[in-house]
Amino acid sequence: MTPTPTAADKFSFGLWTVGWTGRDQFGEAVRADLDLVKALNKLAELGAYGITFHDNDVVPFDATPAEREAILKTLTDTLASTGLAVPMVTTNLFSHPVFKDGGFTSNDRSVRRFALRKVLENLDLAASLGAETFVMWGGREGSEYDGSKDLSAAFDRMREGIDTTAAYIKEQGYNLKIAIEPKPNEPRGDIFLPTVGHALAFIETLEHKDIVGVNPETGHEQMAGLNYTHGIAQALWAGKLFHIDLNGQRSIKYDQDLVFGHGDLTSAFFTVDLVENGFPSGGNKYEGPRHFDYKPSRTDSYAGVWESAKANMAMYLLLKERAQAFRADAEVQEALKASGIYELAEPTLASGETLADLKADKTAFEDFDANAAGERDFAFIRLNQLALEHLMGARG
Ligand code: GLT
Ligand code: MN
Ligand code: MN
Repeated sequence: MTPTPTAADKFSFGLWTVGWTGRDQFGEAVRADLDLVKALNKLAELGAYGITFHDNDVVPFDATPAEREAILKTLTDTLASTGLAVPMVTTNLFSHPVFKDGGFTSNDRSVRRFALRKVLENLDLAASLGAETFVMWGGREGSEYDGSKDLSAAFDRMREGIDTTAAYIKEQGYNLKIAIEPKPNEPRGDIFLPTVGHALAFIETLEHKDIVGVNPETGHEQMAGLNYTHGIAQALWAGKLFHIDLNGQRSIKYDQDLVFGHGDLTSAFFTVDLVENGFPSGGNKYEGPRHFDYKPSRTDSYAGVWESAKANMAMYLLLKERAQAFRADAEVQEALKASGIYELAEPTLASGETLADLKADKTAFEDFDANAAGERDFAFIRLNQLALEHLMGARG
């Protein structure tokens, strides 16, 4: 049986996901434009609790102020009638030709000033809708040719753009945090801040780093051959996991944006295990929305689009059931102990132990039997087999 999602599950969808009409580099749109009201009604009916969007997913780039007002009235009316929340808003700094060399890091200063103004306008909208997270995906911030950028200046401008945005949030008293979304490449040949690790290191250089974190996307880390669960784990540990973009990716290639779990299913299991159950010995826990950022394949019609929206939530809930059963299984608990999982939480030095104490402890070195310790069986294969048996529904 597939569990039915409810608002309590905190599932949210980008409007650009179900609204993607299938236009790609090689082909035309395969689906008609999706009406905003219809999208919201359908997502609410399927059990989502929230929607997210770029400014231009809702208000066209060239809309007049009157048109903008009318569209935003439709949006707020439909949010009220459906009960949907807007937990996150983001800005499109990548579609219009003006952003072809980026927004915050375009070589053209007038473009950078325009990008900054576009972001500030959108922050006002985000705050007015009660959003708590402001995602910044710098898809066009990057290059194809290493000689086309002064890279040091580019990082300065990126820092300037994000710090200025953060300063505005504080000045206005908005309840918003910025979440940088890393991606290694596509649409640029190389994108700045390509991975969670790059973004975390960059954030430490910011004046307003207290309100800046990350929004890692499953497929983006996997495009770089990296482990998504490790990425969100490090962000959590650093207190910087402000938002997540869940989807699926099958190996190192172009950004597939598949349904969550339709890529690397084992990795998806451990992602859900971490998000739902937390670290085995405690630590920071992610409490934000379970946000899907995927693209319904262009082979499918609108019936398939709604099936794919349901599939994301079903995959998550099924994995949640299995991850909970995994942790609750007495055999698994024993296996976790045998593998030393809980031992890792014990500090290597005893409390109050000095370096001199450590050097004086002969059992730690002179008398330590490294050969015997080298023979320990960590039994990680057995532990992983138990996880996979739970994942496959073979155990309770
Ligand atoms: C774009 C990208 C996504 C980002 C969105 C936020 S836009 O579709 O592929 O990964 O999350 O700007
Ligand atoms: Mn994303
Ligand atoms: Mn993606």
